[in-house]
Amino acid sequence: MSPARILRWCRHLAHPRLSVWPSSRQAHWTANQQEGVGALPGHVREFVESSARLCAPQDIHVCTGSEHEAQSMLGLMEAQSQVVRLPRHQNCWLACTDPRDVARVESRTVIVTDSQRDTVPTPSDGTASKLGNWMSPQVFEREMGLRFPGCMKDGLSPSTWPCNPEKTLIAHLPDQREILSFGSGYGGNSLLGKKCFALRIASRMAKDEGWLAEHMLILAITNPAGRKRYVAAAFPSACGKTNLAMMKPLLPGWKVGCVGDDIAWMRFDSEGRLRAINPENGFFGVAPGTSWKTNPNAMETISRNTIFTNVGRTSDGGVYWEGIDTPIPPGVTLTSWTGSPWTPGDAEPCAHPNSRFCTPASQCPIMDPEWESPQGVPIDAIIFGGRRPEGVPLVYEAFNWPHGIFIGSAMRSESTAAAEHKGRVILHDPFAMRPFLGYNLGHYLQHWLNMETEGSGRHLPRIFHVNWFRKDREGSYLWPGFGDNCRVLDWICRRLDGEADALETPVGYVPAPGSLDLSGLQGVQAEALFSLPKAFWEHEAAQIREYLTVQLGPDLPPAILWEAENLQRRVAEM
Ligand code: GTP
Ligand code: SPV
Ligand code: MN
Repeated sequence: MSPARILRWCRHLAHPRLSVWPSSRQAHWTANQQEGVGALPGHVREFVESSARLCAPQDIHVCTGSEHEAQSMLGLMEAQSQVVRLPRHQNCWLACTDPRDVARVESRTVIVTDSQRDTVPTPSDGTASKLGNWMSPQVFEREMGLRFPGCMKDGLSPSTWPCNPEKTLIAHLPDQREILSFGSGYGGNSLLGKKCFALRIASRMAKDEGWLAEHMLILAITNPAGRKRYVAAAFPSACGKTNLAMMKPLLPGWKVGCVGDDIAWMRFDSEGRLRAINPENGFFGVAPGTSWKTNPNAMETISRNTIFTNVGRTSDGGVYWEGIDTPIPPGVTLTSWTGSPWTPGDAEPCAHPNSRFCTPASQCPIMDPEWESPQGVPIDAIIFGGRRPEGVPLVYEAFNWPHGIFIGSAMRSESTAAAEHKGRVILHDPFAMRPFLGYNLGHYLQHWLNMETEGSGRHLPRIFHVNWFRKDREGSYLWPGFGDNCRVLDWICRRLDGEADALETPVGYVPAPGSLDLSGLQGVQAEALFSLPKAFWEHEAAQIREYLTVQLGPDLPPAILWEAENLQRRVAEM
């Protein structure tokens, strides 16, 4: 269902306030409560009734999704100091969370199935799987019993951020298509339509029904001759999806349109073309690093009707974060996300590294005209990528479909603030889906491999890998990134058109000298960006093979093992 349709459906469902529990208190923002009961479909009403019996809330409000309702809720939260108005921007608000509730909590995110193997493969070395957390239905029942009964009885203290970090649990029941989230109000832990439904539950539905639910942006790219193509790209959290999806191309004559910045649902149509929709209605994007220079389209999008989380603020009612790159006018002071006075140069950052903006997609000035098209947009290329400070070239192309699936399965990236990981470590993150898989990665890879053979006459997208984050010895990025990333999209488009030359290397096809447009770029060291250090790749290929064989055990598809062995062999012969 498209976001617009989901919204309409919810509005239809949720017309009146449910008044089966007469309440002495009448919250002033429950504008729909006078309209009586009756329009809720039976099964929805049953769900609400049983949940209410369990959680014992004082009152119930069924959302209509109206603008009036949103304003009433924000007004109430403002009166209780849970949000702060940002008067420099029309209808913009700041919510600062409890410092213990600032990111997704992967260690407390579980998938509940009868059989453990439906959720995670069994590692061959006897250790616990790193590909998700399985919980048995019995343990789940017990854990729920320790959390939900009466949990809404005690009034929430109005001026503090409601969370319960010791008891946080985000549970998914893919067989029942059900999600239960307790104890966190942050992003992907609590916006249940996002990672919980549109990726974890939807990936299971997609496997059952023959489609794909992926952690991918979708963008349209039009070359100077007017040829338009759509591509999808999977990068791990905080690795550049929003920025690429809204890019302002720095090569003259190119145009980018945004379809989505985080999630793609894709299926092959009757003509064999892979079509993608964005199931979301807005963006929940990383604030730090966003500026008029790096991402002007995001800056324009968030200039109104936006809720900011854990950013800093200026004394004249604006926002502030690391890399916002706007001067602070004389006399204006800053407050950090923790509420303390802040000055540039302070040891602690002004905004939390995972601070974000939540904003309607329709406000983005470059939304593609097809972004809500129910049949989706046709995808010509799939791009994988990650944060690789060392060894991984700017761009390379897969030899064929199974090799491309292997490249996706072998993705690794430096950890970011989007989840609770400490320090900068290189983590394996197959398909950028490791935290979002709703089922066994081995079965997931087989599902992707099957796409080649399941239907006849399929036009499979070509597969690429990019890395904007390679660094030199001093630790500076070798590639300017952002709007200059269109140079890589240009090469990818010309590969699709059969017009760009490539060299075959052990890892894939890389641009032949001169085939990547670097015109007008100062000081870019193409050699350093594309070098393939043998020692690095020997180590990398060995680690990938070990990770996949150990973690997937008997569920590793033979075609992926074959690719891993061949990469090792090609690298050894380098
Ligand atoms: P999630 O919302 O967590 O899924 O993140 P995302 O993949 O959408 O990442 P996003 O585009 O928000 O970028 C995350 C961080 O990387 C921001 O601080 C960006 O400024 C930075 N970034 C994005 N693209 C580039 C790039 O091309 N080069 C460099 N150096 N940094 C980038
Ligand atoms: C991510 O972490 O990939 C996000 C943010 O897009 S959250 O919604 O918190 O998962
Ligand atoms: Mn994401």
